[in-house]
Amino acid sequence: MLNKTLKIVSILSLFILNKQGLSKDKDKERLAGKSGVTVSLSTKGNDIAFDQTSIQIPFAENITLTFVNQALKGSEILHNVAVLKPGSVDTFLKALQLSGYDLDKIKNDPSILVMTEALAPGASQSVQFHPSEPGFYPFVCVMPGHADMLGMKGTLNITKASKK
Ligand SMILES: [Cu+2]
Repeated sequence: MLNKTLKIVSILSLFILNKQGLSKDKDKERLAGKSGVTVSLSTKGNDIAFDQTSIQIPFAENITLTFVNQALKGSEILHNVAVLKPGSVDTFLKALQLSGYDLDKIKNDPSILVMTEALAPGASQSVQFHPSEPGFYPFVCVMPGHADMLGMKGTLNITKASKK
């Protein structure tokens, strides 16, 4: 049952991902309404990397981030994503190393705005967060070595919403 649900969520996420890939600025503006903004992020096959390292979206009070671990099923490579407060990536990565990459210990770190669970290959999760203002919000994978040694990180550039 859970597997089936995960599968459906994965398929839906892929659909959103494809749609997002084709979307132009106008679509992004449309999404900036009261319903909030959605962002899709995934990994690059079995690489320890996100598919995007720089993402620009308009500001909204509610941002929904859907993350898909695209690693091949047999690979057993776990990934997750944590969105951090602007300017906090170095402090956070140090705290992460000190925690021994322990998700339970790090999950209450003040730098984290939102974080997914550790996701198995093929799994996805949508999370919501509420940025207080436009800015450059770092995102990282907290699996051991992924962000700090292998560079699995990026930046979400939340711009002022268009007034049009
Ligand atoms: Cu990772």
